[in-house]
Amino acid sequence: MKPIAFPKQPISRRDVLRAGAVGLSALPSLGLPAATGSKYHNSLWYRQPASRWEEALPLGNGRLGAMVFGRLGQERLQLNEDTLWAGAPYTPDNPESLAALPQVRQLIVDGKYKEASDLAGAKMMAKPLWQMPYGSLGDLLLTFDASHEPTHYERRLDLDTATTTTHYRNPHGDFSREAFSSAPDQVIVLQLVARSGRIAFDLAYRGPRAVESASPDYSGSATSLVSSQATDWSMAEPVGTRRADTTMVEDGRDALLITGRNEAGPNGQSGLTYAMRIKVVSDGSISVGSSGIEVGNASRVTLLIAAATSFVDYGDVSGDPIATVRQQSERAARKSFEALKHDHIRDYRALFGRMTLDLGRSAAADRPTDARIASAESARDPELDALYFQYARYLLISSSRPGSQPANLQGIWNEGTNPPWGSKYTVNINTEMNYWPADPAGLERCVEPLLRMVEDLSMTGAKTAKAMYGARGWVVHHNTDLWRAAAPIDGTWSGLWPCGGAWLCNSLWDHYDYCRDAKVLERIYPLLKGASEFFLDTLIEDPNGRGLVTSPSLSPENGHPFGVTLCAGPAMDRQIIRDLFAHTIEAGRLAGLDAALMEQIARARLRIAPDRIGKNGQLQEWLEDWDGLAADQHHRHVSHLYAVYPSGQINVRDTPELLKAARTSLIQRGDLATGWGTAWRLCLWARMGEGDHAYAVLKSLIGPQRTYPNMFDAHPPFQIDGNFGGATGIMEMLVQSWGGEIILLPALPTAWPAGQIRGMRARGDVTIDMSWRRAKLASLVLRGKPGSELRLRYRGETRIVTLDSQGLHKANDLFSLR
Ligand code: FUC
Repeated sequence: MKPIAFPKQPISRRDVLRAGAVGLSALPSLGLPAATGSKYHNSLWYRQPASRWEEALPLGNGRLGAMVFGRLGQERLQLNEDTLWAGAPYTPDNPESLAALPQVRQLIVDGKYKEASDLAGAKMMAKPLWQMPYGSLGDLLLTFDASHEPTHYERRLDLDTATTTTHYRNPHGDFSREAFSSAPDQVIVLQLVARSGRIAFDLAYRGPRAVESASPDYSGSATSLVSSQATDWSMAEPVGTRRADTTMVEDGRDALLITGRNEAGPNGQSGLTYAMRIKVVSDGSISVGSSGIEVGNASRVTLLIAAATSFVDYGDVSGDPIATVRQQSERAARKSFEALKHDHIRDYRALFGRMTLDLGRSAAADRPTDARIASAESARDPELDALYFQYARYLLISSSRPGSQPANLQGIWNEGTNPPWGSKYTVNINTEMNYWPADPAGLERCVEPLLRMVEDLSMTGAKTAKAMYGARGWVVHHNTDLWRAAAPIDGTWSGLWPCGGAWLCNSLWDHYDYCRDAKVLERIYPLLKGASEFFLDTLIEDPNGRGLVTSPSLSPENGHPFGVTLCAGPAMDRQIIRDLFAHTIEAGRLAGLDAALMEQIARARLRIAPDRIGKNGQLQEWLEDWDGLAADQHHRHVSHLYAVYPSGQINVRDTPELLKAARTSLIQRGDLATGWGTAWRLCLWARMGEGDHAYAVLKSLIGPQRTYPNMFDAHPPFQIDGNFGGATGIMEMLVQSWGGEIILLPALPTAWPAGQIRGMRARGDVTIDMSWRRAKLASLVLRGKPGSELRLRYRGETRIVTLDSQGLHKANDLFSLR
């Protein structure tokens, strides 16, 4: 292979930081009520402990997660490690599939959709039919010997430091706890301090177990998720009996070592071991035994919690978790609590500090977070909108770091061994949505785990492509797991959809388009190429002459009038593949590679069946005009609107007819859906330039029917994608970048008349600081590659600006004509 001539990396991090220092000081003061002055700025806080899991506060370093309950009589830390999934390496491809493929396709051509679905269900699905679920590491339960109703109580998650604190006073003394999950030191740290009184507790371990969770609601919750129960200050949970394969031993005078096995998957195999080591540092007495740790008569106790599994990669489970946790916890113990905390905050802030958002402040911001969520739909509380945004950034930093697994359906936070939808990676919307905010919100480093997962999938998915379709390249259907399974699962209704890998590739292209990092291009080019090759080999000619289509496929999870989902050429597939082919061609051009193949892809792209407007004026979800006849007129997925968002194929500038049809479809679907469905609608209304409509949808997302007291998004049950999609929608109202332009305040709602952002990113490696006042642009600072030309749009006018030799442009009067 000849060397790839990638473009030079446009601008170094140091350049950006240097330019940033100039750009920030260029922002005028807005006279906004200072959101940043408040004690609780960027904090979630409560006046009572968590009674349920969805009230506990999440910590994470990308890999190690903890849910902190802040209880008095018994503190509970529910723990996760992001490789502790069920099962063992496996290959689920079904060898019978290839022979059935032509028959299934013919049945679809013949309009025998039910028969096609039955045959595909019998012959084309993965073995086993279910993928492996993500698990839990269990709980640490610290039971205190003295508990009493407090005279003062507060717990809090500070997003500026990624730290939880619990503080209370009662007749026994004045106590505080502080916890964080450190990325530099790879341990969870919990410190307990008695300012007066003494600390004494028993620490016990409750292993992974199945828990009850609300059953999935496919149309989104219609009732408030805020609990109205009275606070139980002495709440404590039983430890239960330990599983036979779990061991707990003293590991040195002041450390407890726990080991166990992962759950067996649906194929009966379990291939992982895990280890957790808890090291205690205290001025009190410490006694470690096979039932846990006893700490007595202390004024200060620090627990250093390390956890790991034997997972190395999707095909290798030969790691040594015991050696890992010993090393990590002992290394952390050589540092003081203050040093651990300092290093944690410095590391975290390098990411979190890259973007700020101020939307103004009202008196509602002084109330505890659960009360604010409870009244979010009616109260004017713009700071809650900004908090929701920053919380999503916090969650992404905490669940997706270079080297970790990508954020799954619950990020990394999962209570039981039986999570909803396996807490896996659903790639017909959910995983992609998780990463929508990453680049615009200055968190491009958090995309690394996704890129690595797609690299894995290009290997496993190549086997699936060959075995099932006899095709080159690689394919992923609607789900994957830790083991990177790529075959269709669950049943044909949702499973037999071949565009999961293609959509992931489009997300990775977007990542490149924002950062323009040559190293990213180098890594994604082979992925895009392989995904395109799969479709060159499997797209078929529509017998009615409408162009190239996928078959069999489906419009994610929406049944058509024939009572099944299976069909040929749903709109979303055509839109996704159109993008995939365009991105592959562009990547190939930049790399100077595979010219003949790129031409072939370009020719195929022109023959993909175009989008169609149906008899009700809607954008057709399917190749046939079935929309008005589909059973669920308000289906949560809005797959055919992929072209509007996240793609820009249909947009307000270039395609007015199609946009009108897309709008008709969106109105028909309605605004109320699951958490993620609501967030997607929010992004769509923002892309359509309708800020007040978008804002109304945002209010319903942040309200108590879509958001739990700990601000986790509710499908319901908890699913993290809505948090990420919601944050993206907030940004899309303020700045968009598509079609070669940066569009300023494209959908500003009347609820945010003044505000400012710093550090937001746009496509083309551009960083934006911007403020607005009385709903008008007040200042603008752009940073990027020196000399680059940027096309800006504001209220229908366009301007071209050229960044100076410092890569800077300050444009306070750029659009002063208005
Ligand atoms: C898709 C959605 C569901 C849910 C699941 C995890 O299947 O249709 O609503 O979000 O993923």
